[in-house]
Amino acid sequence: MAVRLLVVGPPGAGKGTQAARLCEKLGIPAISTGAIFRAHAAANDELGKLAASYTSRGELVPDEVTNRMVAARLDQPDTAQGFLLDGYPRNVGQVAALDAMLEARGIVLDAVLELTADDDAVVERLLHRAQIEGRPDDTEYVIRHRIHLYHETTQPLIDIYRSRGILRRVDGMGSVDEVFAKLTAALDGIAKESA
Ligand code: B4P
Repeated sequence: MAVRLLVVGPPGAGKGTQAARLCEKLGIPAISTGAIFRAHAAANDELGKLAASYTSRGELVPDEVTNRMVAARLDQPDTAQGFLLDGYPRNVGQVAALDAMLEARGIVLDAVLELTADDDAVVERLLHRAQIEGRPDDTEYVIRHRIHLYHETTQPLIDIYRSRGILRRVDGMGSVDEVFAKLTAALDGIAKESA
């Protein structure tokens, strides 16, 4: 059975970390808009240069660019068994775009996982990541801006998905294993392990 999920949460809540583990368990691809932008930036292609001009400042990449990229990704054959969207949608306009994409393909989301985390804890996590990975958007100034943008622009999505009855809230504090266990429990009855 195909399972289609979405994970939303502040920067540093563990979206990318948990998305990778969940996808491995469920045998579905993770579609991480942030990771796709970083791959293009590493390749130094046109999309990468454009995306980096926004991500390095902690700003959202323009919707038309992001929406087009996600629509093309959803048309890849590996999404037939389902997918997990990580970091998309990030604003109300992207929700409308995703709704249209799903409707055009005759599919629906099974669940939206909201990963919560304290602002101070995520700053600490991301500053730690900065020492290891050196991501240009992991400076304290940019991290705080990304958190501010999350509360202002992305958090309203939570109410939209809650009103649709598909929101499942998971506390993102604790170890990676503990959070993974909570996420797996939240998916009980929705997603079964891939064979
Ligand atoms: P993302 O790649 O989504 O970056 P992020 O919000 O920081 O989350 P990420 O998944 O990387 O981090 P995670 O919480 O897993 O976006 C980057 C940028 O791309 C955005 O700022 C924006 O500019 C652009 N963008 C992306 N999507 C877009 C969209 N839809 N529209 C427009 N623009 C878009 O992990 C963080 C750190 O915490 C890691 O180091 C991890 O090891 C650690 N960690 C995770 N879980 C932990 C735990 N339980 N305990 C301790 N540490 C933990």
